[in-house]
Order: sequence, then C-alpha cells, then structure tokens
Amino acid sequence: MSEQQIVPPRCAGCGIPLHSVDQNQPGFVPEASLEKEETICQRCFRIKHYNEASSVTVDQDEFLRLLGGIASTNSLVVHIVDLFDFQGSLISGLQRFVGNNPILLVVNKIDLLPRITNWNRLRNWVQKQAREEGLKTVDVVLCSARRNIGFDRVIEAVNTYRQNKDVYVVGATNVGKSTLINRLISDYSDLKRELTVSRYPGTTLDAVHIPLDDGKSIIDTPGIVYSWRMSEIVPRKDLAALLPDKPLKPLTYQLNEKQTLFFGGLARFDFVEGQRQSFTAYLSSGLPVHRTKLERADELYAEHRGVMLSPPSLEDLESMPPWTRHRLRVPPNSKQDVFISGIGWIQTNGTTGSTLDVHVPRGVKVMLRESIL
Ligand SMILES: Nc1nc2c(ncn2[C@@H]2O[C@H](COP(=O)(O)OP(=O)(O)OP(=O)(O)O)[C@@H](O)[C@H]2O)c(=O)[nH]1
Ligand SMILES: [Mg+2]
Repeated sequence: MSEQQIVPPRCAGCGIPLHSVDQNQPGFVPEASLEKEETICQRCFRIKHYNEASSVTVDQDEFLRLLGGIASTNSLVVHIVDLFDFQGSLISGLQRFVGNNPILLVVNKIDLLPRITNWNRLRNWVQKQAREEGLKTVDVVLCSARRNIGFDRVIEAVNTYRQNKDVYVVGATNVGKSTLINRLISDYSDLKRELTVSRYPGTTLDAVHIPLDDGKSIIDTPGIVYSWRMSEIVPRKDLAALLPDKPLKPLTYQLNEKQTLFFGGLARFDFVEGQRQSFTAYLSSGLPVHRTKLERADELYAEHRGVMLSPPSLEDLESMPPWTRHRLRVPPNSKQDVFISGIGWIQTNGTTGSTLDVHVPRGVKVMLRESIL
C-alpha cells in the first residue's frame, strides 16, 4: 500500500507518469489535475478531443523489457493482430518473451474483409499462418473491436483461458489493443474508464493496469514498432489514405505481361512474365491505382511522383526511404497473395504461374503467401 503512494500517478489513457513540470513533455497535466483520480494527460486529451497526431515514440528497449517481464508472471497473454496487416503485425517470437504463459491469438479488424468471407476457412488460414511463423497459441478468435463483431467469442475465450489470472494484451502498434480493452472493461467491471485510442500508431505509452472485480488486472501495453510496416514509414498525414476504414472493395485487373500498377506513390507492381490473367487488389480505397506499360513505368514515376502518384506528397518524398525491388515467382495453379505490409494484398488467379516485381520503400515487408480469401 505505502509503495503505491510514492510512485507518481499515471495517465489513465496512455499509462505515462503524470507531471506538471513541462508542457512539452508527454504526461503533462496542470497541477490542479495531478491530485484527481482517473486523470488523463494533455496529450491524451488532445488525441481524444481534437484527433491530434501524437509524435512520441516508445523506447523499444523499454518495451521489450516490459514484454520480457511477462515471463515471470502467471498470466494469460492476449496477442492482437491486425487482419489487414497480418504478417506485418504478428509477433512471431512472442513465446520467447512470455515464457510458459498461454497465448490467445485475437485477430482484429475483420470488419475490413468482404461480408461474404468464409470465416471458418479464414480461421484455419490464421492458425496455419501463425504455426508457420512459429507462434504457438491456445486458441484463435476473430473479431472487430470497433464494430463489436465476434465479441462474445473473445469474452468466452478470455474466460476459458484466464482462470483468475492477469491478462496482458500485447501486439504491434495500432492493431486495436486499447479499443479491444475498452470493450472488455465494459463487460468485466463497472469501471467508468476509457483508454486512449487513435488512428495513429504509438498511442499507448506505458503499461496501463485496469483492475478487474476479482482483484486481477487487464494490462494494456504500448505497441511494438516494426519498421517493416508501411504504416510506420509514411508521414502521419497520409495514414488516413493508407489505412482502410470500410470493408475492402476488391479491384480486379486483367493484365498482360509487361504491365504495371502503381498504388499511389507507395508501391509499384510489375507483371513481368506470364500469360494474361487477372489480379485482384485488396487495398484501402484512399489509395489511387494507376496502370501503365512496364516500359513506361520508370518514366511515369519520375514525372508524376508526389502529385498524380501520391501519397506521399512531393514535400514528403525526401523523408521516405528509396524503393527496392522484390522479385516474386508464383508457381502454376496456386492461389497466392502478394502481401505488402500496410498496403494490403494482391491476389493472383493465374493457372500458369507468373513472375512479378514489387517495388516498395526499402525495408517494407513484401511476401507471397497462401491466399487469405
Ligand atoms: N476497422 C477497424 N478499425 C479498428 C478496429 N479496432 C480498432 N480499430 C482502429 O485502429 C486504430 C488503432 O486503435 P487503438 O486501439 O488505438 O490501437 P492500439 O493497438 O492500442 O495502438 P497503440 O496504442 O498505438 O499500440 C483506431 O483508429 C481504431 O479505431 C476494428 O475492429 N476495425
Ligand atoms: Mg493503445
């Protein structure tokens, strides 16, 4: 008890220690608010009320210490992954950090997939992908925290595996950890409390312990920053165009070999070799697609980048890493996705195989995967 009195109070929205010393430091609150309960810091206030983009980044070593500390606890680990950026947001080495604690994999943002999705098939796909990445889980649940879809199953699974333990919610930035916990709080306790959520990655700054009625806690954690995610690389003002808000509308392109698609100015997709076939792109509708001949692609980019081929805008081009090329070979008779972290994916439909080049800012994860749909 006495220990609690000497630690500084923390922001109820993002977990940062509160102070009233310097307005420009995260955690600032006017002195009068310091003594109140459930205070939120000025930054959280601005995110909540003005949708402001926060520019604080969490020290990753600090974060890994927090994650590694879970190994010595007896808890349930809920790992949240963003379905739109599955391979970008999965923490494949999570088991190493959390020791013997069970991991429940919650796949969030399923509202972004077309309504006609075969959910059983998708769940099997998730299980297989997680296994391939070396992640052992006790169960897999699909949900949409924001749209309140599949939440009965989330609660049922948490109840089943929690067994009077604490619950750590972990994941990459922006996958919806805080949104999901806000829903859990309203189901598990009478607390009138709301964690800060925002469209920008890096909202939660430190662990936030939320007491449950049985004396245990749900713990929100800051998101891990993966530099291979496009959402960590693009300027913040372009995130709205990049991150989908509504169900993805598949766009189908009949392409001959030697044709190219540009996805804004963020990625370029070359159909280098193969028989004429269709490709189905699942992207945010905020990202304009331009089609051209492969032989004209370099020229088109040089002429129109930052303007017709945007985001990013001209003034932000400088801050982006240069593009690198990934060569992919799709085997015959296989339905695969070209996955580009943060952009979405392009489904291949050909029966004869193909050779593809994908150009993206250096570091962004690009891979072929078994088709999600
Ligand atoms: N489409 C969709 N968006 C969601 C869903 N859940 C959360 N989001 C959105 O994802 C964004 C990030 O949500 P947060 O809850 O702040 O994510 P977080 O994982 O806590 O992020 P950090 O604190 O930065 O690690 C917000 O814009 C949410 O509205 C969902 O089920 N579907
Ligand atoms: Mg958060």
